[in-house]
Amino acid sequence: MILTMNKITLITGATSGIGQATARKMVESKHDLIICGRRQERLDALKAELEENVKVYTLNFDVRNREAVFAAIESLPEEWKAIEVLVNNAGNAHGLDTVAGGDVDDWDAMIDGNVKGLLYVTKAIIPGMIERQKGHIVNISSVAGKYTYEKGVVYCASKHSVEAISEGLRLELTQHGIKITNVCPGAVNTEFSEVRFKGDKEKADKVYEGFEALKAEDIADVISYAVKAPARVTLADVTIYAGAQAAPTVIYKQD
Ligand code: NDP
Ligand code: 8X3
Repeated sequence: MILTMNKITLITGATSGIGQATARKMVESKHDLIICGRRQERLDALKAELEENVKVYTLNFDVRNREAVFAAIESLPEEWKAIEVLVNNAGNAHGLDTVAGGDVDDWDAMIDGNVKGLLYVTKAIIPGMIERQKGHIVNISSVAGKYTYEKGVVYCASKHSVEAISEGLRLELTQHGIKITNVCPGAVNTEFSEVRFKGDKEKADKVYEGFEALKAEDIADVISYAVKAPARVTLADVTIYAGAQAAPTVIYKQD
């Protein structure tokens, strides 16, 4: 059966937070969606929710697993291969500790996921974009990619890498009609801190106490605008702080 497709957007890390909100937002623009993550039950639930309005395909892979990434993208049915928008969102912080005290497994998770994983997914998808001379890659970096803070050195290093990758991809791919948007959120209330603190919900909730944190939907709005902008406009780099935030670790909290 040949399906007629709308524009296709692939979102990594669509099972939670910013990725999930972005999937919901892209439905408003009638994009068909390839939603990715490791938690299949969440992918299935989101697919069931969204497919009343658009076509949805799920891909389950760990971005750190190079073979799994390339096999997953390769496995897409023919009608799903012409990906027009890639949202490289999957990622997390693991732990909050000094370099001296940090857990090397946490470093591997961050560097392998936030940096190498983003590169694997991108490498799997850009040949098609180059062939079609069309595409848009949205990389989710962070304000941690602009500044370094104590105990977050390796996470910050991973996001500084995303900054370099976005800049470099723009230099390499603009000539092929491919836009690159680098998005740097500040404090967004998602499962991010729960992952960072290894499931300690109380500690995670404290991060967002005393001020109004960003919502995942705020970031999804920016991504959606960047993707919808006319061909003459490239949103190259966008930083979004919470209203009470002036830097990653400077947040004006009320008691
Ligand atoms: P969440 O923890 O809510 O979501 C993270 C998403 O990434 C999940 O869908 C998770 O899916 C996916 N993911 C994580 N690791 C892997 C992996 N190895 N393989 C595949 N998927 C993975 O956090 P956010 O929504 O907040 O984070 C999304 C992005 O935004 C991240 O890159 C984060 O660094 C960035 N960011 C977040 C900020 C915040 O304050 N929340 C601020 C700035 C940037 P699953 O577990 O199902 O695989
Ligand atoms: C997440 C935001 O400030 O915790 O990237 O690093 S921060």
